Amino acid sequence: MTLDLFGNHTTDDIANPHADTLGPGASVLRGFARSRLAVLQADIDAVIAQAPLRHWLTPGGKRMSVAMTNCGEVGWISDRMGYRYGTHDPLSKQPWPAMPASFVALAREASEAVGYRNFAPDACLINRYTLDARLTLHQDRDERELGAPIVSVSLGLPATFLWGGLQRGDRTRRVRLEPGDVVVWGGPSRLVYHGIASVEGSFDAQAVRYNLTFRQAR
Ligand code: MD6
Ligand code: FE
Repeated sequence: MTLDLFGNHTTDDIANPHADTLGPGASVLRGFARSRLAVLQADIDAVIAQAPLRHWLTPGGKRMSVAMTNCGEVGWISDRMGYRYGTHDPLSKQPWPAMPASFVALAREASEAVGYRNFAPDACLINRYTLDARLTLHQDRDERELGAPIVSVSLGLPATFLWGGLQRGDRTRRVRLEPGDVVVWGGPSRLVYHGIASVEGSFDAQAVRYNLTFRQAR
């Protein structure tokens, strides 16, 4: 058991036999959500029916290739004014849909499986990738509570995830993420640069990749 840099969460991923370690405080739980994929997908579809997927503009004015929406008390927003969390969907002016119970349970169980206690996400970002979508190398640093981990769940098509270092120019490792894989990371790895290099599938199929990321944003 090691105390992380922020002192308020512990990590013990070596104790979990199904966890691949990415770095200190960061693990891939292979297939952790596999038995729940149908329920999760139905709940994603219900959120999207209330808060449709959309392509945010970056602060520089570029349309993101990944389509996004949110559920939970706050949602991640990007536009010309910058990246931030907000309580309302800027399209509908309504509060973001509530986090489905299946999401809350998965985020809690996955974080506990690698030793993070009392993870209480208030934000869930839903990302949808078509075959041409990419997510360039970035840090997740718009959250107020950087002592809390992030839990990330993959559904649909497999993807090549890039896992870098604490500097943008650090070497990156390519990690294949399959549907049902859950990545949990925090502690000394919380600000590691990462991205999605590609999504694998054939262009004739109508398939997409979904990713859920749970955060304690405020
Ligand atoms: C994705 N994930 O897997 C993109 N960010 O589609 C992320 O950007 C991410 O997986 C923070 C923590 C975990 C993640
Ligand atoms: Fe991220």
